[in-house]
Amino acid sequence: MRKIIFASNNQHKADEIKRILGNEYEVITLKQAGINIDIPEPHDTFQENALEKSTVIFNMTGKDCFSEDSGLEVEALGSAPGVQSARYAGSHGQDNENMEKLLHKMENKTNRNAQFRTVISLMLNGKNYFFEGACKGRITYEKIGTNGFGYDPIFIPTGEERTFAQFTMEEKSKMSHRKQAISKMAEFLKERGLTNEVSENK
Ligand code: ITT
Repeated sequence: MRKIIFASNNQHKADEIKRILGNEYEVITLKQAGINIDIPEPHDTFQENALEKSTVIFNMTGKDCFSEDSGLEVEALGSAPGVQSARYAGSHGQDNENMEKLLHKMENKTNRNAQFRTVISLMLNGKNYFFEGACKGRITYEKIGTNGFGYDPIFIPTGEERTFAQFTMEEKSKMSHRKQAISKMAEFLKERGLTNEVSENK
């Protein structure tokens, strides 16, 4: 199985990505690679933050890797929380507090349009390639469902009546922003015949 490092500390992302990639790749998390660092995400765009993460890990390991920067953009809030999604309520990764803050800000808003976006930065032989994905939907008035992570309980994808937190991981992995971007990356690797280089460079 071909191995590639995923430059992320978010296990939920890794689980979804493993589900999307299937058996073709063995995704190695930072934890599995024995790397214990918080990679800074100081920039204003998903692209720059994703590039920062993959560059840090490539410089540390010299190995092929990819990272992912993602977030929720809400139309009525001027695309917030965007790159701040993981730390919207203050400290990093407090999903409940983040959702409470967002629902509070949306209390009087009738425009509930939102989208999840992701940008992947793939570092292959020291060269960067970006892959993007987006999933449009709407923000609920309350949290519904317990699956998934992040803002899943308050996001209903377009054409659906359930939140992502009511989807199984398999269902979410067929239509999410992450699915789109990861599929593009997998296609790129396949088309270029570069998959073996990834596997040899472990
Ligand atoms: P790494 O940087 O280590 O990969 P992170 O959680 O810090 O992990 P980001 O900076 O990219 O990742 O923040 C992404 C945040 O956006 C994430 O913590 C969620 O709050 C939100 N998010 C992204 N994708 C999501 C999804 O599929 N479902 C729900 N929320 C999501």
